[in-house]
Amino acid sequence: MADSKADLLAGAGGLITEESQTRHDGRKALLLVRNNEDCTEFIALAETMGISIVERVEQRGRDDPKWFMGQGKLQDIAEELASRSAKHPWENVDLLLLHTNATPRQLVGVNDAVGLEVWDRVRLLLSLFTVHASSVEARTQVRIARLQSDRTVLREVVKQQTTGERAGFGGAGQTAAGSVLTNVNAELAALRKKQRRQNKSASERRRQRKKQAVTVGLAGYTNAGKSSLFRNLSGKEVLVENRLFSTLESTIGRLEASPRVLLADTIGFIDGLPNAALDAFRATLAEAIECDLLLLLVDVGDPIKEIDRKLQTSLRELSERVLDSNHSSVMERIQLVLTKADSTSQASIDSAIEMVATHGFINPIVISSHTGIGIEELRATMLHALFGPQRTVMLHPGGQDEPAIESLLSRFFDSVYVHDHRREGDFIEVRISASDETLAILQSTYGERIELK
Ligand SMILES: Nc1nc2c(ncn2[C@@H]2O[C@H](COP(=O)(O)OP(=O)(O)OP(=O)(O)O)[C@@H](O)[C@H]2O)c(=O)[nH]1
Ligand SMILES: [Mg+2]
Repeated sequence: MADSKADLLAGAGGLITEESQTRHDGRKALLLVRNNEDCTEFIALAETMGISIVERVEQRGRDDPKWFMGQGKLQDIAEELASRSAKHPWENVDLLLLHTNATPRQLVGVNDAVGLEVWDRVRLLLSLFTVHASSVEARTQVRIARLQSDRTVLREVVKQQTTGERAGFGGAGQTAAGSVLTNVNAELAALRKKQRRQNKSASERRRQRKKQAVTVGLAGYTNAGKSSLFRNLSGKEVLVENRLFSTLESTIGRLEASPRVLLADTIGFIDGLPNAALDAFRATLAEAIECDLLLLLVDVGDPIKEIDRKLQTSLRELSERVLDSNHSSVMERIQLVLTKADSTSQASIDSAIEMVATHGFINPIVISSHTGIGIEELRATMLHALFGPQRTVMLHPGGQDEPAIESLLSRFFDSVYVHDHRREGDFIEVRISASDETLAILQSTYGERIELK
C-alpha cells in the first residue's frame, strides 16, 4: 500500500511531499491515448519539463471507467515492463502519462495495474507548476492545487479499502491512508487561511494603486508572448522563455515614460484545467484582470485552428471563471493583440485577422515584441482607450487675478494624460490624450484660456 500510494502521488507532489520528486528532467514515459487524439500540446507540456515520451500506446474505444485503457492492454504493458531487458526501448521508463483528465478511480486503477507512477493531464500540469513555481505566492497556490488533487485520489483509496474493493490491505493500511488524509485536510485549511490573508492585502494594494494610476492587464494562452510584451512596454526584466507556464504569478510594472499607466503580467490560460485547480490561481489572475483595459494576446504564428482554439479557451476562462461578476463590462474593455508578427507571413496574419473577427474582434493590433512592429500603434491605442483621443491644446496666460499658467498646466498633469509640452512665448502648447468630458470640465473652469488646436 505505502509503495503504490507513493508511486501514485509522487510526481505531482502533495502527500509524501518532502521526499517526492520535483525534478523530472531526463525521465522517460509512455503516453497512453484513446483513439487518435491530437497530443501535441500534452507532449509539449511534458517536454517543457524535460520528460521524453518513448512511445505512444493507443487503443480505440471509449474510456474504461476503471482503467481508462482496457484491462488487457494494461496487463500487456505491465508484462512488457516487467520482462524488459537492457536494450528494450522502454528500458528507463518510470512514468505513465494518460492523455485525459482522469478520474481518481482511473488513476488508482492504472497505478495498481501497472505499478508505475501515473499522471493524467491535470497532474502533468500540477507537476509543471511545481517545478516552475519560484515565488512564495506561486508556491502557495500550486501547493493548494496539488493537495486538492491528491486528496481526491486519497479519498478513492480510502473508499476502496472501506468497501473491501481493494484487496490485500488490512486495518493498518486503512489507518495509514486515513491519517494522511487528515494531515492533508489540516494543511489545506492552514494554507487557505494564509492565502486569504495574502489575497486581502493584495486587493488592498490594488485598491491603493487604482487611486493613483490606471491598469492594463496582459492575458492570453500560455506562451502567447505576454511577458515579452510586458518587458518591451515597461522595460522591467521578467522571465521570458519558450516553454509553457514560465510565469505563474503577477508582476506589476509601469509603462515606460508613462508612470500613470501600470501593466500587469500574469499566468497564462490553458485548456482542460479544472475549476478546482484554477481556483488556486484566481487571486493571481485578479491582479491582472481587474483592470481598466485588458490586452488579450494571441500568437499569430500558430496554425489558424490553434489560434481559434486558444482564443476560445482564453475567452471562456475570462468569462466563466474570472469575471463572473461584471462580465460584459470587462469584455468591452478587451483589446485583442496578435503577437509574434515577425514569425509568420502576411497571408497568415491576414487569415488570423479574419478569424478573430468571427469572435467579434474587428480591430486587432498586430505586433512583434522582438522587432517592435506595431508597438507604437499599440501604445497609442492603449492611451486612447484609457484617456481619450490625442489632441493638442494651447494654454493662454491669464490676467492679473487669474491662476498662473503653471498651475493650469499642473491641472492637466493631474486630470489628463500629458504626452509633452513646450513653451511658446507666454503660451504653453500641450499634447494630451483626454476624453471630451474631461476637457469640457477643464474648459468650464478656465474658459478661453484653453484653446483646442
Ligand atoms: N519571434 C517572436 N517570438 C516571440 C515574440 N514575443 C515572444 N516570443 C517568444 O515566445 C516565447 C514565449 O514568450 P513569453 O513572453 O515568455 O510568453 P508568455 O505568454 O509570458 O508565456 P508563459 O508565461 O509561459 O505563459 C519566448 O520564446 C519568446 O521569445 C515575438 O514578438 N516574436
Ligand atoms: Mg510569461
